Parts: sequence; C-alpha cells; structure tokens
Amino acid sequence: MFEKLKSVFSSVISNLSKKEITEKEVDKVLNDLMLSLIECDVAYEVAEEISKRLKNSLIGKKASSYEIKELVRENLRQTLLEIFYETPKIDIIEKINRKKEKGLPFVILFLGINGTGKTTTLAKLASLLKKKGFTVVLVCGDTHRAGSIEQLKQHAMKLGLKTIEQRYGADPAAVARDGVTYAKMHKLDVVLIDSAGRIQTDKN
Ligand SMILES: Nc1nc2c(ncn2[C@@H]2O[C@H](COP(=O)(O)OP(=O)(O)OP(=O)(O)O)[C@@H](O)[C@H]2O)c(=O)[nH]1
Ligand SMILES: [Mg+2]
Repeated sequence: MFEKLKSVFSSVISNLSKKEITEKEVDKVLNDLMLSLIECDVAYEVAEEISKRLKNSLIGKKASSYEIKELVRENLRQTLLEIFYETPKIDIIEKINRKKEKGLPFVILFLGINGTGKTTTLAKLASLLKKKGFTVVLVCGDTHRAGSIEQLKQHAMKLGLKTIEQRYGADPAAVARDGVTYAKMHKLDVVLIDSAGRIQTDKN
C-alpha cells in the first residue's frame, strides 16, 4: 500500500513540477544575478551579456524542481566559458620575440581594480618567461599601497629577478621609465610594471 502511495505522490510531484520555464520566472532570478555580479565588480556590459545568454538558454526548457538547479548550473557554466573563449587571444611569446628582434624590451603594465591579482599575475608571468629563457626585470610601479614594494621584491627574490624601485609616494611613471631605461641598457627582453589598484571613481 505504501509503495503504491509513494508512486502516486511522486507522479503528482513530477507532473506538477515538470513544467516549462517562463520568461517571468527567469527575469526575477536573472535580475538578482545581475545585481550580484555588478556588486562583485563585474563590468555592467558583461553582467548584462551573462544574464541575456542565460535567459535565452533557459526559457522554454522543461525541468522538474529537482532538475532545475542542475540545469541552471550547467547553463551558467556554459555561458561563462563561451564569454572567456570569445576573448581575443594574444600570443605574448611571439610579441616578445618580435620586439627582441628589433633590440627592444617588451613592456607590460599591469592595471586593474584593487586586490584583483595584478602583482600575483605579474609574478606568475615573470616565472613563465624566465622558464622560457627570457631576461626579465620587475618594476615596483605601485608606490601608493603600503607593503606593495616589499611584496613585489619578495616575488623577485624567489624568482631570482632584479627589481627597479623608488620610495613610496614617488611618481609611478618615473619608476616605470627607470625600468625601461635599465632594460634597454642591459639588453633585457621584458619589463613587467606593477601598478597601484585603481577604481572608476579614483581621481588623477
Ligand atoms: N584564488 C586566487 N587568488 C588569487 C589569484 N591571484 C591573486 N590572488 C590572491 O588575491 C589577493 C590579492 O592579490 P594581489 O596580486 O596582491 O592583487 P593586486 O591586484 O596586486 O592588489 P593591490 O596591489 O592591492 O591592488 C592575494 O591574497 C592573492 O594571493 C588567483 O588567481 N586565484
Ligand atoms: Mg599589487
């Protein structure tokens, strides 16, 4: 008796919840998602694009309440992957080699919002370039945040690379110029310049 009841209940649940996802349902959820993405500093255009693509991929799909979580998760994953794959690819090694043929250093300035990984990425790239046989100098262009110079110097020490620095408060452009001059003088291949975090509302 219980087995039969169980099967009747499951059939009711499945029939009631196995329905098409409507635009109205998706809109509410995606509005919240968009707000959360913007609060996490995702660019407005990107947040809008993610919501738009997710909406198109969900509307009209049939899913039970159990399946919907997985469906949304998979569609969100797919949407994010698509956006990353569409980003133009840059062959940095080829670009460095082209500059090297001209006897000039390749200069990369790391820019971005505070705490997004500029300095860490700089160190990772420095490590990769060193392994590939390029000569690299690191420039402490973040003369603003306390500890930023020491942070980059720690990375440089572990990587066995030279840093160019001035004091805190110095003009970052002047430190960057020192780095490029040093690289030209010593015929180095790459100059990696760190910078202080910036957000849209920062002045000067
Ligand atoms: N999980 C993860 N953490 C990271 C990554 N890159 C950096 N971080 C961490 O994020 C924090 C900030 O990284 P930084 O490289 O100092 O970021 P930044 O943009 O230079 O920060 P500011 O100089 O303060 O603007 C550190 O705790 C890093 O360890 C990453 O790819 N993945
Ligand atoms: Mg930094």
